[in-house]
Amino acid sequence: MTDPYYITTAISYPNGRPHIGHAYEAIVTDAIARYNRLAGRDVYFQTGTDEHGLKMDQAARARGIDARTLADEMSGYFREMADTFNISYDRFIRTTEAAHHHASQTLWQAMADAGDIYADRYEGWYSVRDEAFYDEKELVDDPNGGGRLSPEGSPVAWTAEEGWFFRLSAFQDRLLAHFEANPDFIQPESRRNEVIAFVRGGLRDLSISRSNFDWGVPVPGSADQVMYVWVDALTNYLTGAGYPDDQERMARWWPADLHVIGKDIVRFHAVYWPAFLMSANLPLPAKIFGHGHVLDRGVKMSKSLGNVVDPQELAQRYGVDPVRYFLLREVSFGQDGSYAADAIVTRSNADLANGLGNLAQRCLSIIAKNCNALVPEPAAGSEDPDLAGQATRAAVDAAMAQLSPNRALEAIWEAVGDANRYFADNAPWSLRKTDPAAADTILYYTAEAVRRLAILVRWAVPASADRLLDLLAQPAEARDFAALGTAIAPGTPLPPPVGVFPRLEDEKAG
Ligand code: ME8
Repeated sequence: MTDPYYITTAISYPNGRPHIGHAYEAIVTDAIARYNRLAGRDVYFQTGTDEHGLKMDQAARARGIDARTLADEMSGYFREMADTFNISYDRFIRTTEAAHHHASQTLWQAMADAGDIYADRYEGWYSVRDEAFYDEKELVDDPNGGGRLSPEGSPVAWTAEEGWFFRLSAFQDRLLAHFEANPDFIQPESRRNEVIAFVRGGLRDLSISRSNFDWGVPVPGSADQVMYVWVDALTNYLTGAGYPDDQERMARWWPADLHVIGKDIVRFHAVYWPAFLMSANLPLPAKIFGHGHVLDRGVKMSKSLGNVVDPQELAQRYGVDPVRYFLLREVSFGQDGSYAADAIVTRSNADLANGLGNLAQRCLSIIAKNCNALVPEPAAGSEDPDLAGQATRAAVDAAMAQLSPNRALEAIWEAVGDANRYFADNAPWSLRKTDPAAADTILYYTAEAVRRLAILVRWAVPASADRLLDLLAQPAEARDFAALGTAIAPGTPLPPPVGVFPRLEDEKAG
């Protein structure tokens, strides 16, 4: 495969267990990764945990354990969440790995060699929760009268210490020139505009080391200093690409094609990260997408649902694919979304159980009963209704090129609607009695539509799509987009049909 595609999620702080926002980011990034694999690209997908810094240190202290123990325990939950939701990562990176320390120190050294790191005294506002420095002018008043807060609404503390600085101010013009020359570098547009305004407002040099705690990557040549957590965190993307020692991997995977991150950390990715890379003379990633936040409004309104905010519990209660489908379909990628238990149930029942599931079930059970469980033969010269055909594929590609999984799914479900109408209008179950050849034709084209739909939707609901393709006796190598053009063979023996998408109950009522 000649077309490499390197995609990443943010790496999460394992200072607590994962929540629905982490699951959302993993699912949407996985969907894009899987889509690209289905389209024939050689995908490398990295996710993981960001284990250093003051936030981890403090969370561990609060529990009376050391940061490493906390990281080991919580990182396990993030990995488990990724596995539960069928996240097809190629590497789950932990920033405490030796290879990552080596990469971070090498990048630091490259920035130092370029003359972009110098010693100075830092004084300013720091938010541990955000792991971020802020200017006085960025702070906001606490609406509850608790003093000054970060723009993310987190407490800030005045910090003063000696340490190392990165000459961020020197990169202002180069960053602006890069944004100008690469209009797609930061998406969506609203985030791009925020970043440009921030950089135009002037950049101050960045404090990049800390001496008042030691839970971090040691600064090369400065035994009493550890790196500011964002320096090493961002470097994870390079570590995954084999930096600095594996030239072959670097040549294949760097620069990354897409960093998927949340809107709260766009500044780190769109300003600090490219400046570090420019300093070290490394190419910049092609694109940074800042998605919105998923709010648990529905849950808050419904006390009876208790703690379903835990992604594991959501998966257990509703099933992995209904949750994946819901988040991909209901949240416009780039905007905030909210989730509610009854909305997951409604969406899943309408689109998965009644839409695609019912189509497959009705068609395949008639084939099992009336056609000896063999894919029937369409009548010679019959007209192909071209259900879920080229036009649907083109609509899916266009939506995914815009990183819009919700619109891609809309296009697929238009085709599900067409196929259901075709089947219902032609009523093969009654047509059988008068014109069995015509009924076979309808059944054939419907089965073929189910096959195409299952392939087209495999990036969104992989396990369910694979069960549909099992029911159609499709081999593993005939399940990607290249297989869309080769119709199912008449005479293929099919296994007994079973329901793939169960109907969900709204437990709130019970
Ligand atoms: O920011 N909805 O880690 P993190 C959607 N370690 N996404 C959300 C969300 C929500 N409610 N809450 C958080 C960090 N996220 C750093 C990243 S990358 C080099 C270092 C997203 O655990 C958030 O925007 O706080 C981020 O992209 C990811 O989850 C991890 O957040």
